[in-house]
Amino acid sequence: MQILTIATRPYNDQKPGTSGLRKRVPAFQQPHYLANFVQSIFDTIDAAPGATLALGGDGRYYNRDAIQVILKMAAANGFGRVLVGQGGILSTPAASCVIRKYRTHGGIILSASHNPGGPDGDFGIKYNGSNGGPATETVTEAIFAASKRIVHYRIIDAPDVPLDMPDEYKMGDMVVSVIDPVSDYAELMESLFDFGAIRALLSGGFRIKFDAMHAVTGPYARDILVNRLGAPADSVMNAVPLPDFGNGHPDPNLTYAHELVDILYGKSAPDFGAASDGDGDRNMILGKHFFVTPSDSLAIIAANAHLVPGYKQGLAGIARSMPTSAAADRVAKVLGIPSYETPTGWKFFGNLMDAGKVTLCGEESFGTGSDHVREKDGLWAVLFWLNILAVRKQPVETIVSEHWARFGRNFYSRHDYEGVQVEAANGVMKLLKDSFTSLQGAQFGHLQVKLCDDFSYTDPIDCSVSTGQGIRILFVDGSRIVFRLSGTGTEGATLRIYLESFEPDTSKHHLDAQEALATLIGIALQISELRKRTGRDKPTVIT
Ligand code: G16
Repeated sequence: MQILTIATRPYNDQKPGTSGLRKRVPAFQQPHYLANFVQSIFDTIDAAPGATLALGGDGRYYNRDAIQVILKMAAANGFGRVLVGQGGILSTPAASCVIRKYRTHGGIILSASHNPGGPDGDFGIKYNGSNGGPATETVTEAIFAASKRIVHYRIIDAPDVPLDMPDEYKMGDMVVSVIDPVSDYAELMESLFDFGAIRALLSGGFRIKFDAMHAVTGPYARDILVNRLGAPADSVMNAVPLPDFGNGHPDPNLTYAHELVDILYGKSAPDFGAASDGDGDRNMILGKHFFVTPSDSLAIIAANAHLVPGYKQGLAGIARSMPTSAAADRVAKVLGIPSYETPTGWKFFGNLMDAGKVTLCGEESFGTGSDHVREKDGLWAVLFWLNILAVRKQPVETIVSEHWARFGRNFYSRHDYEGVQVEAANGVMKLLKDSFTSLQGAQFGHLQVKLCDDFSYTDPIDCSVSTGQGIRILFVDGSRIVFRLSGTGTEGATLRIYLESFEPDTSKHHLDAQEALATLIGIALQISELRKRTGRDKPTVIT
């Protein structure tokens, strides 16, 4: 095996964001760009000689090229085996499952999640540790530091290996195992959910539609929903992963998953609809003419977990990201279990799950999951809902309204301003921080500000501190406005405004969230001077 040591120079922009390094494809195609980052990972993670690595991605443009480079670099860096998904495919939750099941020294996942793909679209890369979860901030900071001092990387000179059939190949001294990307994950799902009950539901006339959005979950959904659970083949749409996601934006929300939304809000709509994103970790849940907000979905999953075999023994606790609504906290309180509030980013849940402190985690950004893996998991959430529906035999809307009647409703919405000029977005955030003193105690109609701060978090397990995680304007009645800059965009800045108010009165639960939150929306625009500073008169996406 000939190991080549290639001289290189640092790029100074390889700082991982909320979930790994995400850039436009042409950025990754710059000379040595990908190799620099991969070597920085290998230099940081300290794998023993002969260690095993998992590798796969969401099938987007540049996935296959990157896999061949990473395999050759893994061989040159002393790995003994790489488990790579057939066709280069592994959904993010499936990668986490493979890492855990085969006890690998972590894995490399190639994805820019819900961001568009194609030659001018986005690409991404991240490292997950041996617990199957995204690397902690300490590790991502160390990878970034390594990327700034890199002077060479190691790669072997070898031909590409075929990826299209499960098989084993030698690459230098290393074994490449091309594995079925679906079966380990599907078996894990069968161990958690009552497939018999779901099969009975689906054979009894209950109709579902799952939109894979031309992204990675197509093969998973076909195997699980159609082959194993007996749903008709046309229950899964856009099921073939395409490198450019069919020119779409594989983000399962009301704006970008409009094809599915039109079906669920149309005539003769199915009883249940769901979509997942580019790499299969996000989910959107719909009933007939009905949308379940991700924050409510987490709370409802928690409140009904006793109906599901894998969770009927009880939950240790529930964690949610700070901007996620407090609906799940109310359930935790009634169940008598702890709830945790972390910064945005699934990586912050890993320590809590590893320490056995939480079973369920969720985020407003269409992410829900449990300690079965260490990533959020789109199809898992779909199966959880189907299991609940199979037991309760009620429409989605009834389950949600009964939940609100019992726990109260947290009206919730997120307004995203995408592709804003970075300076304008930073100006909005600075203005808000500078206004903390004058906002404290300020009265806006019936709402009074109780507290303003920039959220910081001390991890209860490793005591690491993360600051600057979002500006919170908290009101005396429990309402709140949160401002945050996204850490996953690749163009300009994405400014997110999260709005929440609590309504115990059942007679008001039918209100539209935008209507119920109108006063808070007005306050948010006023105190941020957002329209003036960004030139935008409405959000790009409302969820
Ligand atoms: C990633 C993270 C999530 C986070 C989301 C949005 O999701 O894994 O934890 O909530 O980004 O982050 P931001 O608000 O910073 O854009 P994904 O699905 O993109 O990997």
